Amino acid sequence: MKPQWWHSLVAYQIYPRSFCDSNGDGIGDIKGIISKLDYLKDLGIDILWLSPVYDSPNDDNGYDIRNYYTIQEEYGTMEDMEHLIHELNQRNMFLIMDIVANHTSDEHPFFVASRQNITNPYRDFYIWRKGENGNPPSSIESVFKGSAWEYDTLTDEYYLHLFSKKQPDVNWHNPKVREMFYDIIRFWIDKGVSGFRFDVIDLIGKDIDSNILSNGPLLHTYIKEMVQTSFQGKELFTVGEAHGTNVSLGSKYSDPKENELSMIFQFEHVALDQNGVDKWDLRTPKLTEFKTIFKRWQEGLYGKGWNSLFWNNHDQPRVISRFGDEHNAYASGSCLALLLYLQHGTPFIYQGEELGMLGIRFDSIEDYNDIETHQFYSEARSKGIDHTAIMKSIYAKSRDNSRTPMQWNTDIHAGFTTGTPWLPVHPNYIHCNVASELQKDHDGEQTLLRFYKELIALRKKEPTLTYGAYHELFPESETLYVYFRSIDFSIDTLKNPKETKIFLIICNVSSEKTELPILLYKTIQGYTPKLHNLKLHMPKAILHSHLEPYESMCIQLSHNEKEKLISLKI
Ligand code: TEU
Ligand code: CA
Repeated sequence: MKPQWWHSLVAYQIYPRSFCDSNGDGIGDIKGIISKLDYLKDLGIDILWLSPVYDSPNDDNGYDIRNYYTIQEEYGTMEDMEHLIHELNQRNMFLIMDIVANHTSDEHPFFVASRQNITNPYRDFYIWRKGENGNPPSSIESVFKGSAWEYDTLTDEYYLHLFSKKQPDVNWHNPKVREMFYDIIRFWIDKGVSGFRFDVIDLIGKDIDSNILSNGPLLHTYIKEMVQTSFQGKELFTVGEAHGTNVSLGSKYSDPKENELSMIFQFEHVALDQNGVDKWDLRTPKLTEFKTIFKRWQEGLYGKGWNSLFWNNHDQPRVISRFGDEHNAYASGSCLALLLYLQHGTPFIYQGEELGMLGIRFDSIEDYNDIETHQFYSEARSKGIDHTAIMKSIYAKSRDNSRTPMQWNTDIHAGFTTGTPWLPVHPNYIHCNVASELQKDHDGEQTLLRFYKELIALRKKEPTLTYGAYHELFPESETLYVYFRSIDFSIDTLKNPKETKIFLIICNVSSEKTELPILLYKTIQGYTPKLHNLKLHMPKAILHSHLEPYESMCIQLSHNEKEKLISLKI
């Protein structure tokens, strides 16, 4: 794999509304972000992804964009943005912006024009169809529940909105629409950003009349055209959000030869706690299901494309509450981080994850902000489902779980704001916050923040952790997650002997003490791990053949141990 400037870097997602409020209006802002750049640099972060900060009526908290060329007032000004980019440059950090190419706000001037009459030059910027005998044109549903078609009395036609009705879908088959997005991309490249995260990119090639939403026939043609027309030959860092995808598409998107994107976000592993297609329908996943998915992606993209690695984002519930153990937050949080972020790909850490922030439970539906949560609640109520049952799903899956304010210190509202926060702070901020983690670290106690720093530093120091192939061991175990990374010289172009190391990752992904297979124990006995989440309470070298709940480590072995490890595979 030809090295790229971003291959060994680590990304961090900021949800600006919830990160840091600089002026006491209860809403996070750009100045607030700037004030925390040293914190992020110290954590080891290189690339910042900002969820949208453009002008928006905020029906979907900024994913409904009215104007890409101005900054939402509550977040600051274009000067603040320029200042942020400057401050990032000073620290050798990079910014990527969110591009929501599937839709705009219904208050975008082009949609306002599009609605006026059917001969309007902007009519075909959006997707309008006639109804069928007073019914919507088809039965397509919005991701946020209900019909994806909204009737508009002005012209007696329906427009498509795969998300909220204030997010009309644009028509990518219209070259003028594509040009509109290419202009936006050029504008932001000229401002100095280093790349983009493309919202629901798999939907832009949709063919609505054939009921094809994801992966439409022209999707990759459009992505290639976008890259060629708007990237100006620059090597950008780009990631496309693709819910409906698979390994072979993932490899196509991210294969450098295809000239499309650096990587995509795939969602198979975070869909494991849902039954079928409905995210609110809960189930409990098994460890082997995660392993099967990760292995498929790790092996499928190796030497061809590139993976993204994430547990959290602004749509996903907090990982410790979801797949770990809230009562053992440090150990389970560090275990989950270790098992994923030492795989092949680019880690994306979501704000607060490095503190072990947990999911939220509000008593009343009124306390929730997220539009998806509200629409699910009303729909479920109208079907007669009782409040308690609905709230169970909301506690597990609401997007507000990850949107409560970042926890900075023990001041009121966790130091996020001096005013009233737009969404309440998680009550656990008293012990779970940046200042307390730093203090504990200073006092020699183990903290998740320290663990994330060590994990990131190790990853960045060792090329094997960037380029090495993934070899899974003991795939059938429901408690142990074991794999090793080593460079496969037949596939990889790296030929530096310094890089011939092997890293073995062993995680007990369970709340029970677990015995190691004897041959594995014999291989690692006496080694001192490079990274070990319970090291403060254990002897330095490995002297026990069992692991404590969620105990996890990364061990560096010499290259000639590879055969031994491979023999453990059987
Ligand atoms: O998300 C795409 C998407 O499909 C999500 O709505 C996802 O299925 C759901 O949130 C899971 O709970 C992107 C953005 O990340 C999301 O915040 C936006 O609401 C959505 O697109 C529309 O722009
Ligand atoms: Ca503010």
